[in-house]
Amino acid sequence: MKRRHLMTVICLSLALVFLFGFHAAKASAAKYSWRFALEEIEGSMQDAFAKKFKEVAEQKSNGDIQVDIYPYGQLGTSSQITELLQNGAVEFAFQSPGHLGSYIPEVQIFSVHYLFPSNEEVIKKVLKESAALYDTLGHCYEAKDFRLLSIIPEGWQIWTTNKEIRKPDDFEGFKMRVMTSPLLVEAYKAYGASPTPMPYSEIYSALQLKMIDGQVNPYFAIEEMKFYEVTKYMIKADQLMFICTFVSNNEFYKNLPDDIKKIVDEASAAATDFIFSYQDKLNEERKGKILKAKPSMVHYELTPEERAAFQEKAMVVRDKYVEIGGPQAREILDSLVKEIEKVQKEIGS
Ligand code: 6CS
Repeated sequence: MKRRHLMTVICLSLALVFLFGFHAAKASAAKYSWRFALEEIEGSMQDAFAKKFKEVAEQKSNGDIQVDIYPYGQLGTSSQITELLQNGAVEFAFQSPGHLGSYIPEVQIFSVHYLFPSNEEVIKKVLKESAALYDTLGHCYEAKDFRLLSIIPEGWQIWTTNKEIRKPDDFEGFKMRVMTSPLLVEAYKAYGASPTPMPYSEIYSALQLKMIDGQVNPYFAIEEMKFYEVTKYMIKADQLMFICTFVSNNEFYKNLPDDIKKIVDEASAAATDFIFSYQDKLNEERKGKILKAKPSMVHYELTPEERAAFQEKAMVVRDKYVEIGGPQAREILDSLVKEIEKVQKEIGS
């Protein structure tokens, strides 16, 4: 094991011993004491979901359940949280598909640009009802010891850059930070960019040091992580909704008594419903906050014609998904495309 990696493991283990000792002492009154790890900081979308989940689970169990929330920074990067969840060191976590692709290749369906339409009503209905996602993709989670409990939209991913991007050619030589799933590299290569995968916590300084020329995240994250301080443009291209998965350790979930499992499912459904209506509000609020804090920030929405040029380039990434997205990729892609078309017809969009 490399020295740097060994030090990371030792530091993380010490932090865990400290946190879990504290957690055990606090939890003595509750029958079920659970840890919920976030990939985002306090005040974020994931934090809002976790607070609602905690409130409903604790209230419905009359105090038998206690949920402790660990915001980003306490338990490591997204990939480190994946390992903690997989070995049962935490019971619940958010797992961004953008980071989970090396564990569950099929989850990279959420990294295929322009697969979902711009109509948010369609996206929400598909995310709530999709058999391709909850059944087929859900089984892929189970094969890796995870239980997929819910899928939530966190907002459109906005290109936050130091160069104006209006057409694919503008991405020539552009170093774009992406999350660590391999398909995201393909997504930006398709536009001609130089994708640079790195953890969330490293983006700000990478922008400041000009190691990257831009990053991509929803407004709420751009505001709370202060990415706008070190960029000039926010560009909305509707290429991808940030979609996140709420997950538990599968053995842990399967071994819960039925009444407790029911509470988990109900708390998850309540938190999901809450986020479905809160998402737009938080993002709009944060967008306003950014533009107020930095009036020189340029906000631009691509026209339908400009968007079409990116859409065309993105089509090859569907084939790439089938190639690197694991054995279920073809089935998930084909079923999801049909489900989206069906919902579009139902809604009349
Ligand atoms: O860009 C990222 O890596 C992160 N962005 C958000 C909004 N949530 C978690 C994820 O790790």
